[in-house]
Amino acid sequence: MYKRILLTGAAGMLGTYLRPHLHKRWPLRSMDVKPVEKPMKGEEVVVADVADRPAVFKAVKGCDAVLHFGAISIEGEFDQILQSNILGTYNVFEGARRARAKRVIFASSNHAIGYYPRERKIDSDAQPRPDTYYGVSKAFGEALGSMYWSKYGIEHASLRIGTARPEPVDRRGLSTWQSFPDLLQLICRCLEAQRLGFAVVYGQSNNDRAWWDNSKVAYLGYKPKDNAEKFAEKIWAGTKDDDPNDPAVKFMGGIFCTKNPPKWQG
Ligand code: 15L
Repeated sequence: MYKRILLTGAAGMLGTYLRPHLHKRWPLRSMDVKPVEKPMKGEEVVVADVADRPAVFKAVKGCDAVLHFGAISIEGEFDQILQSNILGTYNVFEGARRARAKRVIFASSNHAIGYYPRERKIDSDAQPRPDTYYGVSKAFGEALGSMYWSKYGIEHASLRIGTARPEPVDRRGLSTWQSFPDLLQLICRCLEAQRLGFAVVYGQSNNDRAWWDNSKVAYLGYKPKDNAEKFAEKIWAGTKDDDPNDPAVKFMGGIFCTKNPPKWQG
């Protein structure tokens, strides 16, 4: 179905998990600013920064789908976020248009909607309420994807990924967790679905305590198999009582909603 797929952020935690699984299905071109470890047979590797426009345009050439995961993945100084996440995302979408790619799957984040209170249930139509410059950059990517779909017909999914890790690490993660196999399934559904159009999808497992509703994008056929609840006892015992007035507890984005979110050090 695809000649070749470009994966940006290929040397990151998620990219490293995804590479072998994706490459089994489609020829892969893996790009990262860091060297990509142990390239597989037939996998093409590009070492380049997403902020480097000519390099990105070159990397997308010959690819008919793009998985854009290359970015600063937490809060940073505005100028750092501007380069990697805002200009970088523009470069990827514009490169995809020039290369006539059919689909772009964008790793957005729950931090695009981080300031929704946890008692709300929100769906794909929820407007951005970013909790950081990082979250703002993800809202920007979603808006850009919407524009490239409406104007140029490039199909696009923005994955508002929750907490994609091997296991949830705190109480919030019981709601936000997405297992790696579920993330892979979601990406494959977005690439394989007959119709993608413009989809905003929450990257979450089938968690009992979920805050996010994917019913408006049920046509993608994403059926997560994992559930964070299996970790609930361990997490509950291992973490202390949460203060309900703390913004890190009140809002969906957790610690990113405080004045001191974890910061990228470069
Ligand atoms: C994200 O978007 C971050 O990239 C990741 O480091 C986690 O903090 C995650 O969200 C989360 O909200 O748990």
